[in-house]
Amino acid sequence: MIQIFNNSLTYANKTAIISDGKSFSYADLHQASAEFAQLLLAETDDLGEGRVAFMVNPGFDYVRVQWGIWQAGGIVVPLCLSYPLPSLRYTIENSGASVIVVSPEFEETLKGLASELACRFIVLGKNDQAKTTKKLPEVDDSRGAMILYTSGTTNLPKGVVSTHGNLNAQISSLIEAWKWTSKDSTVCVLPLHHVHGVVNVVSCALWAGASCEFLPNFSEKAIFDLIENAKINVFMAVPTIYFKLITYWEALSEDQQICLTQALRQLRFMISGSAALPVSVMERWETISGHLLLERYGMTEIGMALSNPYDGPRVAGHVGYPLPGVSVRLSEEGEIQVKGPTVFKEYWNKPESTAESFTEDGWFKTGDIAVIDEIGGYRILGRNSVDIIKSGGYKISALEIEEVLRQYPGIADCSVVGLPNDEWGELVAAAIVIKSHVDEKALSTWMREQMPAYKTPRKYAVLAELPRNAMGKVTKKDVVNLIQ
Ligand code: MLC
Ligand code: AMP
Repeated sequence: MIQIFNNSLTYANKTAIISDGKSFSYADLHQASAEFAQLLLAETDDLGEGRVAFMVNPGFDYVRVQWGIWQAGGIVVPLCLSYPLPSLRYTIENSGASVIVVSPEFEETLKGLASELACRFIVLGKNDQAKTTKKLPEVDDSRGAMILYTSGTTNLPKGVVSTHGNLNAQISSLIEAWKWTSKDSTVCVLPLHHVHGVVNVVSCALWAGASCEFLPNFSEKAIFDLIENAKINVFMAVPTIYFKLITYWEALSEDQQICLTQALRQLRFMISGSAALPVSVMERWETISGHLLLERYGMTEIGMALSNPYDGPRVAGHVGYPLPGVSVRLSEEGEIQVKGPTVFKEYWNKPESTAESFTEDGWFKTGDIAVIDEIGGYRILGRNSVDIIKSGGYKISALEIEEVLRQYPGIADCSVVGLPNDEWGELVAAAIVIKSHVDEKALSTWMREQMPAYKTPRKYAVLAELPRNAMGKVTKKDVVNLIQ
């Protein structure tokens, strides 16, 4: 990530980040992150790919911690702010983090765990003063930079290790394709433990010398206020967010609508990704904003792979063409496979899963099925696993939820599926077979203590038995039909 730090010197006096009502320049960011690196280097000269887990609110603090870890030679492991303790424990233990960094409000949440796991515990604003001024280590491109946890076809999330070289390639590809410059300004409304927010929004903006504003939570009003006041010219989000913006806009008075529509037209461009963009949303958004959303396709393991053109025609229902530096092909079964410097190094501590996810000739198997249409662009048809659900742009493993549900007293068996839904893409739903009475409200409350809200089922249906095929395997398509 040397380039991103060098760029921050080039743009020293420009605004890099706006958060918590304050503006921070690139010089501020450069200095604060180097100081944070010194703090991490108190007892060593190089973290040597040691994992640092951090639960830090979106904003200047998040980036100074992230950059500080990189400069000290460590691997960043961003934690989801809405995770309950069991999910946090899993991520911290699985990544083998030896340091945990928290915003003050998460001190109580993680204090006990840090002590139990003998992790160094840094609370921002409390014990984060650096005492050394060491030479920062040389960190070459082959070293691990980031572990993001992603749900897959195994029951527990896997850590995706991206190197500095991978991140450089992912960011520079998007800078070129989407023509980012230091004149741009954007807002990050996405969570910062996934590639969409971390790479596409924040890292691209800061690599380009643009400015990035952070909102503490998702809020339609706050986004529209920024647009109305001409504070941003680039916007990226998942389809659910565009759905929510449309609903909000439609409830405004006619005067307010006209005013916002005019302001929206001033943006340079708007992007949708992380899940299929319904054509209805794309069309409605075009009438409201004047923007034909640029849809692109990506994945935690590969960053972004396909994108509709910035200048050329954008086609509804299509995800476009390979991005610069990314090689894409379709297997005989229609699976999208990807190769190139953007492709991740490995699943953390899972050599078998890593090996299984590549073809013999080194292409990453995405599990997404597509066709190439008459104009040469890709159109996604679906996934080759029924156990992966996309809800609100989050990838969710049905197996992970089933595993947790089975631990609940009274549940004999279960099957978790995604129900098609206009707003969320898919809604998580569970069919349960019970051996004794199960109170749905109590079950729902218990589930929310075990996993983040976005993974918990929104609908339960009690079935006498689960539909199965001749081999005894649950047929999830039938489950969907039975509980819809
Ligand atoms: C939340 N809610 C849901 C839900 N998530 N309901 C149904 N399905 C879901 N998936 C409910 C909550 O329980 C709550 O209800 C209410 O909605 C508000 O919850 P919230 O957490 O406050 O939601 P909100 O802040 O409105 O979040 C919506 C959102 C969020 C769209 C902003 O889901 C989001 O940030 N999604 C983006 C995820 C992302 O970044 N994915 C990219 C992954 S990377 P109640 O009843 O509890 O009050 C990737 C690669 C690539 O995919 O290509 O980019
Ligand atoms: P994640 O593992 O969270 O990074 O999610 C990656 C997955 O999101 C991909 O494998 C796709 O299934 C899905 N995805 C991302 N972008 C799109 C898109 N534009 N259209 C359809 N699916 C998408």
